[in-house]
Amino acid sequence: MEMNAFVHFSINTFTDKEWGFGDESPSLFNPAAFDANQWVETFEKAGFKGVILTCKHHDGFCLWPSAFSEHSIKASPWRDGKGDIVRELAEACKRRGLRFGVYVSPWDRNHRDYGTPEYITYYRNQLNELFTSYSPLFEMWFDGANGGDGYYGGARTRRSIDGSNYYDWPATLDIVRKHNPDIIFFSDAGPGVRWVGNERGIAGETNWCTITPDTLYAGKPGLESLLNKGSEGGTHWIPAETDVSIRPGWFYHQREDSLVKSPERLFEIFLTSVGRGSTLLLNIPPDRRGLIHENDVSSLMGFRRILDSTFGIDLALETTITSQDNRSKKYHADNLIDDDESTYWATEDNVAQTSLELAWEAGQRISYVVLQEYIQLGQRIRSFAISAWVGGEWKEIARGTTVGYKRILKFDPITTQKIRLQILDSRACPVMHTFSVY
Ligand code: FUL
Repeated sequence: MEMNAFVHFSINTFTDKEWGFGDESPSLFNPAAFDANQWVETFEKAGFKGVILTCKHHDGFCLWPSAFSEHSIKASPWRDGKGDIVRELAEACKRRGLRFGVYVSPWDRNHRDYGTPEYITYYRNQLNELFTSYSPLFEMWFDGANGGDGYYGGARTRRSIDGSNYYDWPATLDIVRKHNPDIIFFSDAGPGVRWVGNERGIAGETNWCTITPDTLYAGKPGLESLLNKGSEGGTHWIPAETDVSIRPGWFYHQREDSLVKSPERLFEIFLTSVGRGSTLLLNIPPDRRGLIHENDVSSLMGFRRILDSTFGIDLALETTITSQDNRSKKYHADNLIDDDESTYWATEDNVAQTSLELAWEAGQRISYVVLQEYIQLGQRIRSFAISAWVGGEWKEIARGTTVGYKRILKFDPITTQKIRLQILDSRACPVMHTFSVY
């Protein structure tokens, strides 16, 4: 899917906070011009394939009329308490062919039972409710922030929980999987996708989709770097998802209207996330009107224009390709430049080093190479180098480690008639479906 939109929208939008305490009055929630179509139209035009909404953030306020809580939009003046943000967004996504997912904070600073087994029942009831009423859902976000002070039904105390046992995640996951066996769970450790280890939009330059979940629970230092890079030979396939906000905060604050990331900055983030084999989950927080603010819309459209002008025409489609190793006619290197992701190039088994050349009839000015492994057969490449033919010799223009789903290499523009990809090391014979040049 490459790019999904993250939507932080809740009572915090109206209190100007990032983390509500849990004692906010639902009467504050009133997005008078709320328009889910405006959100989804913006996301679609920007190129997002899915949307994940904070149905409940840490303050406990529910954006849907939950049967299990009074702390919800039912108690707000918005549409006389009869509205349902989750439903409207889910339906707007369906109409435009985007997939819809939910963020339901496990930490709940409003709920009186938080910290006891009763709260786990409440949390699971809400998941059952969401998965029954708003399916199909494609991803479920388990936020890691946990415990601490809060309103807790008026107790106004500090509650800490034992993060590794309190929620009994395996049982919760089973409940959710009964509704949707294909659901992708996000958390630090997956099991669907893992946190990339920072909120700056940067996946590891070396980024393995595999990791060994057990190594993540030990509370060892260096956890973030491990999440950022994954582990070669890790036991589970848990790709990194890069969550980052278009603004400094996750929620909308008027004072940040001038701090919306520029199209150029979003493009850089694209290169360090999608361009390093990770999904980009870009947060775009709607404002108090219930709309995506004009500044965010304009940045997103500018970002789209950069993507289209940069990656609009694949110059590799006009080349001839030669490979030192072709496994067979079926797996010929021509498959790399046929604009078809289902056909791929492979070498004989036991080949860990090989090279490919692309040649044009006339010189081309180029500044990007895009490589894609056929990850249905695993992630294999450990290191590679790219060279251009200039002045009668090969000049190295880029070098990298992992490729995975997608690797984008940016280099200083260079005019050349020939470029070469050298695979320097691979865990098994390389298997790639795309070699593009822009
Ligand atoms: C964090 C939360 O505490 C933030 O408020 C935000 O939701 C971010 C995506 O995850 O853990």
